[in-house]
Amino acid sequence: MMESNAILEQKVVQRKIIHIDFDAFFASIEIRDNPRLSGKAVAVGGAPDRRGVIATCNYEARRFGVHSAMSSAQAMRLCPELKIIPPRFSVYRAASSEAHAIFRQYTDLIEPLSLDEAYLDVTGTHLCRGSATLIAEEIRQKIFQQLHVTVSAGVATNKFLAKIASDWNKPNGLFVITPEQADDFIFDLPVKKIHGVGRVTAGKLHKKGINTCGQLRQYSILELSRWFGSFGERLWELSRGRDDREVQTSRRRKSLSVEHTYDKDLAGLADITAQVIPLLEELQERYQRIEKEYEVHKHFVKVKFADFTQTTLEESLPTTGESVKEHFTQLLVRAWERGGRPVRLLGLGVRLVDLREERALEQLELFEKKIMGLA
Ligand code: DCP
Ligand code: CA
Ligand code: CA
Repeated sequence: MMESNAILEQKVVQRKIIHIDFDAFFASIEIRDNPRLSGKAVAVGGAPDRRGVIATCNYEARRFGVHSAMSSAQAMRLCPELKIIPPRFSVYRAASSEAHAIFRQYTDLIEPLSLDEAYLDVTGTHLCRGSATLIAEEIRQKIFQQLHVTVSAGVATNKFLAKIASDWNKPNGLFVITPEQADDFIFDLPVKKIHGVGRVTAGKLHKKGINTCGQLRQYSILELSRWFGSFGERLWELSRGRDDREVQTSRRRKSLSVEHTYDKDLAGLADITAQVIPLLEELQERYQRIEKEYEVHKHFVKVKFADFTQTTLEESLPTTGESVKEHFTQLLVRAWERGGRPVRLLGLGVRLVDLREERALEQLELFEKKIMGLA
């Protein structure tokens, strides 16, 4: 009962979300580290004569029509004086983590979207009198003072609006959408500003005479679902400024375990090994739910004796053809032998490798190769 009330209350509280995005990220960092580039049209990317691609460019270069993902050769044709600098990912990674250290002075609820972008939930923060606007301004100042590059920030009551807001006054800008302004703001918002509305969807909408979120609101959820499937429902919500997605922190799982405290102490080895199968079944059931995202790299066990002393033991996966069950059994026996007394609790667990993180790293490497024209 208590719990469901708490959940209800949480829903009523209006969130304060900040979205932060570095301006011309890779290019700004390169210009910072080489002041001779400042004032010039600068891009980061691969060499034009090696089929390289532009990763990004500064605002000076954008005036010539240069943009991300364009071939470097094309960029040079548009802007012959363009300076193309090869990327230095480790420097961008370091800048990103310095910015995160500043974010953490205000909240632990941080969701990185990429190296240069993050959502912050500052609903529970009392710093700056709890004003998300003041917090965003302070963060922008601190980043400029410490990193010598600029970021833009958006402040709103949800992720959808905060992200649009950070783009509104770019570069080096802040834009706040207060709860009172939100409705009018969205009413006039072009549909193509909605994340997920690409050229195809925008084209379909325009054909029906729908250009703004206000116009989108004239259609029922059923009509929109018929046209766009499940995204139609999402469009119906977003055109009303509704978005209840939580800021998801990147703190990912490192292990998974199950344990059981027994009504009657387990007297000896036979009693203990008899528990391996039920514990393992439960562990495997829970692992199945996340196995797409994680891989097991170690097994561990926990034994708590009747006198409340406890011991744990962990080991890499067996390479000797031992089954998972045999390995856990063997670990339990060895852990138990350390005390050799009756047991009140047993636990089995696995240490995990985060496949999502691994894939993100692989992607970054592929990205790097693409820019350099190597892939
Ligand atoms: N990036 C890339 N290739 C792309 C898009 C982006 O390598 N096709 C890299 C370079 C960018 C960084 O990601 O610096 C961040 O991307 P953004 O889309 O946020 O663009 P910028 O930060 O460069 O510019 P701004 O946010 O000011 O528009
Ligand atoms: Ca950016
Ligand atoms: Ca970005």
